Amino acid sequence: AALAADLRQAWRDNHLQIEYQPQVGLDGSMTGVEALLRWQHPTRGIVGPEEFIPTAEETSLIIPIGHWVLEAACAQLAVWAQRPDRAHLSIAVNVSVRQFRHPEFIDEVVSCVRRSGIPPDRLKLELTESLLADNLEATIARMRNLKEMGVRLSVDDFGIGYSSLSYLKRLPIDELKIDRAFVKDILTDGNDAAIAATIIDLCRNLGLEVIAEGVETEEQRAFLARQGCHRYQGYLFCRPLPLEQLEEFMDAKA
Ligand code: G
Ligand code: G
Ligand code: MN
Ligand code: NA
Repeated sequence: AALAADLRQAWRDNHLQIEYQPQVGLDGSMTGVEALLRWQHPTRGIVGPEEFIPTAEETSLIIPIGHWVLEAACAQLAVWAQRPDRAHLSIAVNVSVRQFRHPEFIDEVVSCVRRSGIPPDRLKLELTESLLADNLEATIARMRNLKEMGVRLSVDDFGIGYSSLSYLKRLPIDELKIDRAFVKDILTDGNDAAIAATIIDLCRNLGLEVIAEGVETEEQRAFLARQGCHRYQGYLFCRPLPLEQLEEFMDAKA
């Protein structure tokens, strides 16, 4: 309850921030970023989303907060669309189950994309497997609405939740994201390596893109590359950064 009150206050006081973590291709060039929430707590310092997203969901604060992240992402994409060296970048936005199921969610995405004038395929929505646990038909219908608009869909944390392979081929998705739990010990744990390789094969066979998160070493990256995964996110390339530092990072690479 204390956390809920604190979070409500933080939302009012603009203490939530968005950081952006680069996603890169085989040659190391950036393909986009993932938007990640941070809470600048007055006494506790930076509080990570794992600690406060569950509370945001329980209190419904995730609805306005999530809407704000979506607006910020579209506004940033509109800025980048004006710059030849940034126009190709995508922004991935995490969407929680509660937000996805909110009656106004689809309309919000439509109006955000239209108002910002961005190419819709620059916006990527990261959905979690737990969405698939129930109401599957309604979930697929909503996903189709989003796809028709041209927005891209990714399944986050793939492999740790409810996904069943039989669902997967019915989902109108573009990408699977290999959870960092499998990447962490990919070089030493044969099971993790096998799971990652299987996800990569699955993507190849289903015509899906695949990206690995939590890539921290060149050895992990090389292993994933040998298996056929050509997009990566992780500390090896860049930590999540506030916008200003992200722009500096991009300028330094260019
Ligand atoms: O940045 P960090 O690894 O601590 O993020 C942990 C998790 O918090 C992410 O995997 C993501 O699922 C969740 N998260 C981060 N930002 C957002 C957001 O804007 N909305 C939602 N719903 N979840 C987020
Ligand atoms: O949406 P999701 O929870 O998957 O977001 C990715 C999370 O992983 C973010 O909280 C981000 O801060 C974190 N993260 C990003 N890169 C790395 C990494 O290389 N190693 C670890 N341990 N965490 C990472
Ligand atoms: Mn994510
Ligand atoms: Na993830």
